[in-house]
Amino acid sequence: MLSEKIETALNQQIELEGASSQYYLAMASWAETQGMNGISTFLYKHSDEERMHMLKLMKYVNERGGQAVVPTLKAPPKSFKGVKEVFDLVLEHEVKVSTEINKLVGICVKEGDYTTQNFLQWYVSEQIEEEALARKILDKLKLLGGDKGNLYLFDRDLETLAAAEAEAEGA
Ligand code: OFO
Repeated sequence: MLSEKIETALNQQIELEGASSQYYLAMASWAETQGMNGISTFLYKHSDEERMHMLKLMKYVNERGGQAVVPTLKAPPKSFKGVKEVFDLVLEHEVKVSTEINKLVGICVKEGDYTTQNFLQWYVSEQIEEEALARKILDKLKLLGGDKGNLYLFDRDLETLAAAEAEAEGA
């Protein structure tokens, strides 16, 4: 059984994961309108993953006798200055998510809820990967010259990256 405090904290995380999904969905849609299909494919996939993170939390809350709340979300931005801004924002957002996950783990330790602490380890590992991925993408973009560089190559690379990730998940 979840304590009220943990239930509330998990519901806040559900909201954040839902907001992440919407945020990346907005970026994906914007990239698609700019003709950057590889970047948009990558971001659509990233948005789906965040929705999966949200659902995983919702199921956990309900299974443990709490009630998952479907969040009301603020509309994300409609447009972005460029690809560099998009991935800077992705990294910034992932760092924020990691901070929140760490805080959540801290609350579980304080409350003595080791079951939830254990459940959250999956998110801790996931955040390491997601931050590393965002940094890798930004490094690549820098190498190709940022928004003024070879966006065609960058777009193609992200298409390959999204396909490789999808294959790894299917394996
Ligand atoms: Fe990338 O944020 Fe979910 O966990």
